[in-house]
Amino acid sequence: MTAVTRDVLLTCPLDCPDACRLKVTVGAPDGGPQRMLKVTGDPAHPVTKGFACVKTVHYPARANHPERPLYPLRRVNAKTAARPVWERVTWDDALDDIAARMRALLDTRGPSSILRYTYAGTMGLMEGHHAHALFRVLGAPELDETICASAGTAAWTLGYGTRYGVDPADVAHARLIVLWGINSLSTNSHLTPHLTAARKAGARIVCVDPYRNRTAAFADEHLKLIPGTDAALALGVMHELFAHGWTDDAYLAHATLGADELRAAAAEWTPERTAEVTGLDADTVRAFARAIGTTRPTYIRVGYGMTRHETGGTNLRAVTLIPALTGDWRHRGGGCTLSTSGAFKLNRTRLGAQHRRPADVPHVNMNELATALRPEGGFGAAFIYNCNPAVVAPDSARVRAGLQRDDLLVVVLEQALTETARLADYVLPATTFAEHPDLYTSYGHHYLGYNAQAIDAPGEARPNSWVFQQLARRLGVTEPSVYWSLDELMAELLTTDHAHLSGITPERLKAEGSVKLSLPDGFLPYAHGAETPSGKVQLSPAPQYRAPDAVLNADYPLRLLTPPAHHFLNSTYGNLPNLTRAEGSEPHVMIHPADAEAYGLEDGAPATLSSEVGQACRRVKVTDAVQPGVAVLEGTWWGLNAPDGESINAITTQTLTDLGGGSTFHNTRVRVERTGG
Ligand SMILES: Nc1nc2c(c(=O)[nH]1)N[C@H]1C(S)=C(S)[C@@H](COP(=O)(O)OP(=O)(O)OC[C@H]3O[C@@H](n4cnc5c(=O)[nH]c(N)nc54)[C@H](O)[C@@H]3O)O[C@H]1N2
Ligand SMILES: Nc1nc2c(c(=O)[nH]1)N[C@H]1C(S)=C(S)[C@@H](COP(=O)(O)OP(=O)(O)OC[C@H]3O[C@@H](n4cnc5c(=O)[nH]c(N)nc54)[C@H](O)[C@@H]3O)O[C@H]1N2
Ligand code: SF4
Ligand SMILES: [Mo]
Repeated sequence: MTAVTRDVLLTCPLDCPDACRLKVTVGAPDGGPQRMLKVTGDPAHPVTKGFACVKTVHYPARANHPERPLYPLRRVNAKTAARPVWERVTWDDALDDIAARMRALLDTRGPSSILRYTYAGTMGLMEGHHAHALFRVLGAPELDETICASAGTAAWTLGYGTRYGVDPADVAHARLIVLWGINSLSTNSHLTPHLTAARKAGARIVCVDPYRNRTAAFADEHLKLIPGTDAALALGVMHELFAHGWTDDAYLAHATLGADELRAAAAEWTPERTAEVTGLDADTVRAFARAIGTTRPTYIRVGYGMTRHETGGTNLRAVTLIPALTGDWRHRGGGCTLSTSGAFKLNRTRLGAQHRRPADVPHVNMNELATALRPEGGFGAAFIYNCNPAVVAPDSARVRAGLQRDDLLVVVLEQALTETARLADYVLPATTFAEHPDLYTSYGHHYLGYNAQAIDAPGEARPNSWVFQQLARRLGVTEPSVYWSLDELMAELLTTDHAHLSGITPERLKAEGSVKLSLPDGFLPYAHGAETPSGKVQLSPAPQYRAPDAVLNADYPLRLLTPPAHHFLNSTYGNLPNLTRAEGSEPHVMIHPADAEAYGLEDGAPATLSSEVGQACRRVKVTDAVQPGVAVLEGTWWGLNAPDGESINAITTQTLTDLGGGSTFHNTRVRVERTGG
């Protein structure tokens, strides 16, 4: 008798630092096609440690969702109609028509009329990154992928060059841990066992965040600073480090440039001045700086929270330079992590046909999609995959209006009938991570993950790469890399002499599944300098604190933060009843009791949130988890779950960060009023 189910090991494809190795049970116990039945963590994996997060244990429900698109669908009614009406079409019909319309656009208006809009729905090198190849070869505008990490990346690069991080297994050596602008218990949950191990060994854990999230509740101390003031707090810490002689002067001398300039910039940031700007009290600032100054190793885990502000790049740069002053980079478990992704030294020269990208190609900043989709933006077709911009992009009501234009061909490759897919002219059914092979890096650890295809695709779902290869054939594209298989891509990516990849071959990846980079034991990436042009950690130009242009005022007296929800992964999982229920059934806006009283808001009652760009209606939760002047709404929920059907991004703006052209989702200033009041 053959077993009806079996377990396979697969890397989680989602945009999450943990890149877990999952034990996935697949099979056909009821005699139908094979499907995904159960997800847990691989007990043997050193980072995953046998558990999947509360979200991904529900992946089978999304893979087998009754509304999952399984056949190509063509829209037959107007995109402005309240409900989409589809007809099922064959792949050939869909691809022939789409290719013909692309050909007509290319011939009449040129490649700048074709928009690719994508992000990290899958982190796979094949179905995520290499899938862009067709668009690069056609000469379509380059999408600057700025919605998440670009401000942080730009800031880190200025100081350190390549993004290296501390190996999570080394975190247990730290004696002070600062979780700064990261809700790690929700967003990096496989760090938690290492935090707990460090704590058992005597470490103290401090969380720096404008509201009491899960991580703040877990920490030993919570510094509830005013949003956007991290550069001031970091400079205040530096003031004390210099004033008390807590700097590692040998490290400053041999591994950094610009220490004198930074010392001068920090000089004015007395604990009192720091307190005034950050809203903390001066003694708290002093004690925090003393802890950092006198505890080796100190480990700082920064998230992207502090970067999602107008001065987000500078905020992150200021914080991440602290370990260069203390010399923590020389101590195992000390230093800072934004991302570990720089350690994956793959040969990316032809990944996504980078080598075919024309030098003068126009760029589209993905945070400015609402603007790009106006008729004067010049686009005649938009290809959206691995992304749900109708929900996640800033100024999303205008994004939706753009997608609804009847002169714009909208093609959405999707696993779920998202609100973006609902605005498509064509929905093309996409495979999930169990249904296509792929290779994954990580931004929270140092393992490469290989996934073989575990089960057949349901219905007529196809990988992104298959769809673009089919279109490429119809368009007569001859660039070979567009047609690569995963095996060919892997061979290319691993063609490198870099020491981090020594001994790592496609054969070994296939045999072992999860393979750690060949890093030296006790990897201390910045112990002697950095990968900047000078080879040193660059402390100059010294970061300066600046107040936002979007100051709070009588019209917009509250700062709204919209950080991730515990039970969703961005908008992924937002269509699963189990998880929306666990998250409170509908999105709530948290308001401090003092603000509730000032603005006449009642717990549980609906309120209207207004910003410069739009409005959204949400139920209020009155709580002192937030501070006066700050409102928090967790999660990019599907608009469908909200009282007004709008995404919260209907009220966020396209404002960009000071560095990297990044998103400013936590910078939104709002007015909150009782609905109908
Ligand atoms: N459960 C879950 N996990 C996820 C995700 C998810 O949606 N849900 N998303 C994934 C993705 S794509 C990403 S990018 C990461 C993001 O994960 P994080 O980096 O943890 O998320 P952020 O939005 O950056 O928000 C982190 C914290 O920053 C705080 N914050 C906001 N403004 C400031 C500020 O000015 N200063 C400081 N110090 N803190 C501030 C917020 O209140 C929040 O608690 O998580 C990944 N993991
Ligand atoms: N207000 C506010 N907005 C935010 C944020 C915030 O904190 N606040 N966070 C921002 C951040 S950090 C990020 S990273 C973005 C994330 O935004 P997105 O990248 O849009 O992430 P998701 O919302 O998870 O949507 C990913 C989509 O990709 C699809 N998908 C997954 N795998 C595949 C595949 O193999 N093929 C195809 N064709 N589709 C696939 C999934 O079904 C899902 O619908 O959102 C940003 N938006
Ligand atoms: S979403 Fe993150 S924590 Fe959850 S299983 Fe995937 S990689 Fe692991
Ligand atoms: Mo992100």
